[in-house]
Amino acid sequence: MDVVRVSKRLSFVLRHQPASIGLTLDEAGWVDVDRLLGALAAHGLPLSRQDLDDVVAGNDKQRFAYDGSGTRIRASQGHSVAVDLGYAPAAPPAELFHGTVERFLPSILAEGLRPGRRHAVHLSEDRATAHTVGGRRGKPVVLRVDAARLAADGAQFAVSANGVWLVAAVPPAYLELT
Ligand code: HQG
Repeated sequence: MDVVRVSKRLSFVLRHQPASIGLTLDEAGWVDVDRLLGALAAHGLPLSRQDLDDVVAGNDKQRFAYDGSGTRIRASQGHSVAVDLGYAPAAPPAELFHGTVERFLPSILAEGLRPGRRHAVHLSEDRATAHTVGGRRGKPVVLRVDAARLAADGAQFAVSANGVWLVAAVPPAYLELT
């Protein structure tokens, strides 16, 4: 099994296009594991439950999570389909980081960070992770977010099951180039 390939396919299905293999997610993003395995097999990706367990457990960013009983699975963040993941509001660390690339800076510094097609802006607790996130698109640039002040000014933060900080938007006044 090619774990990275399976993980990418799962991200696509569980975050963006469940209908591509005939699935719908519930309102919190969960899908029944047996139905997922059946649908993947019917669309050219036969996996055992053990294979899926290995992808969930071994995923470098812990992108997927089972529910308590292990009968359902979802992506922990990154959706473009409408789901309410139900994460409780949480107080963020004083500063958070966002990795991007230089070509986006004029727009980001003018209008702030926007979620684009995802539900929330994704922020990292450490600079190294933000650097990696930015590096997906080219030479990374890391922005520091004054999360303490943004929270004090009323923004609601949440942290996903896999440690990604989520917020609706970050206005430019809370951003600083590092
Ligand atoms: C940029 C991956 C112009 C933003 C990663 C980013 C992450 C703006 C891109 C997760 C902007 C959106 C999310 C503005 C933001 N003007 N550009 N106003 N505001 N941008 O992929 O944060 O591997 O939706 O800087 O590791 O890059 O998929 O967000 O470059 O955790 O699990 O618009 O995706 O995780 O891109 O990445 P994305 P992201 P996975």
